Amino acid sequence: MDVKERIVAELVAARDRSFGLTVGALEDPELTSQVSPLMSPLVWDLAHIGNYEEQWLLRAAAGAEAVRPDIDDIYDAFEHPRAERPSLPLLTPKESRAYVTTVRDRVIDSLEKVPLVGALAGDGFVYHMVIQHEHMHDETMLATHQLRKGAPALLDPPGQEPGTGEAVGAEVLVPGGPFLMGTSDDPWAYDNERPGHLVDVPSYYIDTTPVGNAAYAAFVEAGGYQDPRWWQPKGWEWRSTSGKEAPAFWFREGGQWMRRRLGRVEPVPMNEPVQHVCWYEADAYARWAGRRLPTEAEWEKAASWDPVAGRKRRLPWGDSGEADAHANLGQRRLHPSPLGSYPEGASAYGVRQLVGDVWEWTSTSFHGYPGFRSFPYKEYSEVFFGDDYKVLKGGSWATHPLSGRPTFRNWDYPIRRQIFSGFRCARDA
Ligand code: AVJ
Ligand code: FE
Repeated sequence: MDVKERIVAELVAARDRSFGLTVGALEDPELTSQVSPLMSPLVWDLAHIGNYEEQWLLRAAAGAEAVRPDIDDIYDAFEHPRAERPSLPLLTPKESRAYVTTVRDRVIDSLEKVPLVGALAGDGFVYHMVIQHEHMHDETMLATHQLRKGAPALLDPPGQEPGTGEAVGAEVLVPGGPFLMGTSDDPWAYDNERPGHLVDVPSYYIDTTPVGNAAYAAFVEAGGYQDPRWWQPKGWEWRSTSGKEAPAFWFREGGQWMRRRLGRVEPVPMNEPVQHVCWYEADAYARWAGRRLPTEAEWEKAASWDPVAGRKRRLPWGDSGEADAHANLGQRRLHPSPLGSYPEGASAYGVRQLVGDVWEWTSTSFHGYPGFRSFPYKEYSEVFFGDDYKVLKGGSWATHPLSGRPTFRNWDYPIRRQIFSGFRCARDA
């Protein structure tokens, strides 16, 4: 498949996914209502996906005439915070669907004529950016699905859980020394992953799997949420004012931990990675366990450096290979896979489940790498740089494989936990 054929195939797949989460899944009133001030109405996400595509693939890349310049403001994420979006004059679900389809048809028509050269379209960059953008909003829409009340709208696909292979030790030593962080040549990479640069990391130990629900429940039951010793001052403030005493969506019933998941109630599976914890909870757990969160550099080295070959791998298990066999990505399951799954997906150091399952909080705040240059617009990442946001790595079960690469950087506030977030621990060697 050449680059353009790949682009068309990925555009089509992303749209199937978006429609499956919106028009195909829920009735109109649910699409236009807001389930939480943290989230947009689903119909906003859908038309925003189309508006972003119109701006970047039609107007910028193809130099084509605008379709609906009058709605740019409504779908500008910076003009209107999520809490305000339900009160905007949004397109209806039907209009949104027609709009994104019109934009898409014109993009496909124009693609033949757009040469994949130059800063924006070179190697397909702007197309890759827009495809990943749609999938990121699809993951955001899944978080909205998770927050909504009512009967399940999404079906758990039938099928086996992946094998866990041989048991794996709890942690591995990653010897010190420089590794290549980020990338300068990945045609799917965003500006914040660039440029590739050497980082020297002292020796450390890192967990071979994310922290599981059983271990996290032990922290809860040991009174971890009642003891300020484990919490950073700001974390303790969050703990006290929020009144939270367990991960989001957990509750006790008949002496058992239960969870709400996409409209279902089920016992918390003790062998799955914990998810829906905020950075403060992850940080407190790690301190209680006598450990700490990994830095972003430690996480990425464990995930991508091949110490024998002395080079970086594009993915934990190698430079390519079907993600399906190596990781729980792409909404194929609607939950994380058991601890130790996907032995074939282990990194060179023998660390598992680095990509997929749950986003992993790191101790690192979101800043630009040395030599960072914003591209193609400041609002993708640069405006978020600073100490307010923490970096998450690796993607979740809801993240598309196209963004499930070790260099990819996600970020959020340390109090957020409606995202599919978990963590693993590390310690100094
Ligand atoms: C990279 C997931 C933090 O959803 O806010 C979507 C991605 N940027 N539209 C977000 C994004 C513009 C972004 N995150
Ligand atoms: Fe967006």
